Amino acid sequence: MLKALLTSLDPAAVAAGHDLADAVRIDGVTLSRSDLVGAGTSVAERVARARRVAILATPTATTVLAVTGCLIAGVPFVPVPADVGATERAHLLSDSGAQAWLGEVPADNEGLPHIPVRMHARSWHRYAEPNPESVAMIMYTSGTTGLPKGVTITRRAIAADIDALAQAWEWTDSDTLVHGLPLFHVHGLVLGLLGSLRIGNRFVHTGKPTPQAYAEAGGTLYFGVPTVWSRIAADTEAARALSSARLLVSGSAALPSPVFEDLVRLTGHAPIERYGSTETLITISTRIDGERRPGWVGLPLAGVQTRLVDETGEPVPHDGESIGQLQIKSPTNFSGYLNRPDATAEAFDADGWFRTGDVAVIDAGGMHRIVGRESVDLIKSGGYRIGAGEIETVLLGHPGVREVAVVGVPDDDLGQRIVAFVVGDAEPQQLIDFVAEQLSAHKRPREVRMVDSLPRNAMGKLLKKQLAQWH
Ligand code: MLC
Ligand code: AMP
Repeated sequence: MLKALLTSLDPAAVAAGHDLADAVRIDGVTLSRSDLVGAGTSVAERVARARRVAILATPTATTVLAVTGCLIAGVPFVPVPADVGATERAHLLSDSGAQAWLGEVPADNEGLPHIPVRMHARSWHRYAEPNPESVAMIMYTSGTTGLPKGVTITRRAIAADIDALAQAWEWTDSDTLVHGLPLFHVHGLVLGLLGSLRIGNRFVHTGKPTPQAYAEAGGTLYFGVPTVWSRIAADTEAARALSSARLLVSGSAALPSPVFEDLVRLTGHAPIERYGSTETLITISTRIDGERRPGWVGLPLAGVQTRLVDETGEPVPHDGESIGQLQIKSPTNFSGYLNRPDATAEAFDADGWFRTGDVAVIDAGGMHRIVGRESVDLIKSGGYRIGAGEIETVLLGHPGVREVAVVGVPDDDLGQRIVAFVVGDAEPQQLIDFVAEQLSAHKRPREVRMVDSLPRNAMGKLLKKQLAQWH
């Protein structure tokens, strides 16, 4: 028998006095556990008959209650990026079949009805715990080409992931978890918010994840992407303020070793690094009671199996040096891409191993190092996963663009920065704004270079590695 997914929001326990006055603090609003149960159940009553809803996932109490209500009612939701543009929004809605906006509505609601979240409404109806195999959410993520795919994530996968992380990090209800990450990806939403509601710890969302906001939050457990940590490491005073924390955790992209070392020096804490993806949730992490080695992401979590294979599928030795394609079998794995049986079939091998698309090294002790991505067309910028193809398609829709190639180039702040090489006669800033309006602001190129031609091989294929080097 599994525990309820949102364990700390058990209505009977909350009614019996297991309340917490400041369970969630976000956007100037404080919600107690009983607010979350009462207002969340009221949301559940309003969405209960929907098949699927969209939530514009701004970092607000409205989003927290919308998500809570859907999970109480067992209605799958689609977290929509807060900065979503027109093309991406239309795709997310039509592909997911969302029937309504729950909570906030974007300026263009795409003609969908609106179900409001009423902050002060309360319901004490008791819902049965939904089936653990049912879909909790459909989270969209970029591939190398085409529009983002909907990743179906079950309640069981989420519960298994949070419990495994709690074990690795000794994460308990006496923690105060702080982050300022978006609530439309695994890191901020599944780990940060749902993790807190399952474990029962206090959760503080800082708004923009600035060094100052982190320093002032007074947490014990901090989550950040490497860009956040490198900005903190560059702000001595803010970094020193984190010395009172228990654990600093980095993930979503590679934490540069110099940032790791700076954090050790300034905060007294060696950060925990962990690895995951939208499809697998978090699967590998250094442990509170184990070695924290700069540049390495740790050991598989409880229940997770990993392996390395070469191009022909043959095993690659775990010798700390040999590089192979990383595959994962895990109770936290997704149950498929929505409407894309072709892509789902391609993502798994016949024995159910998920092909992560990452290349890695494993040492004899089972420690993992992520070397990079197999494809140059998947970019990680500020911890966001962005498909070059998606940006190229949008840019080709601009009248001033004849040819385009998008690449990720190394960037001290963002890890990789999106650069578009364009043949045509458009203004670079116009093209940047065009992408921000069509996709999401975080997918905009940071730089557009107008060029006379793009490097191609004899077959006419773009030489992207060469382009990144040109830069
Ligand atoms: C500038 N802006 C524009 C613009 N030019 N907006 C629209 N159009 C234009 N042309 C503005 C934005 O509105 C915003 O305004 C400002 O620029 C900065 O936006 P940004 O680009 O997002 O900021 P940046 O400083 O680059 O953000 C860094 C960051 C962010 C670290 C805060 O990248 C971030 O939140 N990353 C987290 C990603 C994440 O959570 N990934 C997890 C994936 S899950 P304003 O007003 O806002 O300043 C995963 C699994 C796992 O990977 O393992 O965890
Ligand atoms: P996303 O689907 O946005 O969750 O992105 C998942 C990808 O982020 C992974 O496939 C990796 O390429 C990358 N990633 C996540 N965590 C780490 C990490 N700690 N080190 C290196 N890459 C990471």
